[in-house]
Amino acid sequence: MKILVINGPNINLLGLREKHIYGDESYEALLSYIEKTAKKLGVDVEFYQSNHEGDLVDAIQGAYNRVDAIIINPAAYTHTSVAILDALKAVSLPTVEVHLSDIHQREEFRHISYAGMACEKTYCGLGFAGYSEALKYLVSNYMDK
Ligand code: CA2
Repeated sequence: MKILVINGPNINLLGLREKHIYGDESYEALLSYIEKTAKKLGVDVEFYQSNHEGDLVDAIQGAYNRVDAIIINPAAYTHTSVAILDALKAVSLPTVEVHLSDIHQREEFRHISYAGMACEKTYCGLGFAGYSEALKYLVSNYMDK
């Protein structure tokens, strides 16, 4: 089983600022954490990060007929991007949304998630563990099915 893990704008700067919200670990540490969990679960993961909305749309389109599922943290585009929502709907792959912080306990503009409308599950406020929960969810629901 192959899972594409997509991260949106500024996630590449994790650990630099706003550590009280996103923790003090780097983006590279996040990738190693996900890779380690994936290995334990016996799945292949591929990573993609971009600061550009259209690139994220291209990555979602490119997942069609190539991977089995998507884990996505669209970062700030979560709250604005109908294009990302439409791309997720178009490829119609099993998709799980992840947010490091609990978007529902933050500013009101973060409460809406467009991408989430195309996702079967959302984990938020769990930090890095949200990504491993997403992997476990996809493995238990879609591995060898
Ligand atoms: O909690 C999350 O995972 C978010 O998707 C993170 C986004 C934010 O816009 C969403 O509302 C919730 C922000 C990504 C990282 O932003 C940084 C800000 C300062 C320093 C480093 C990263």
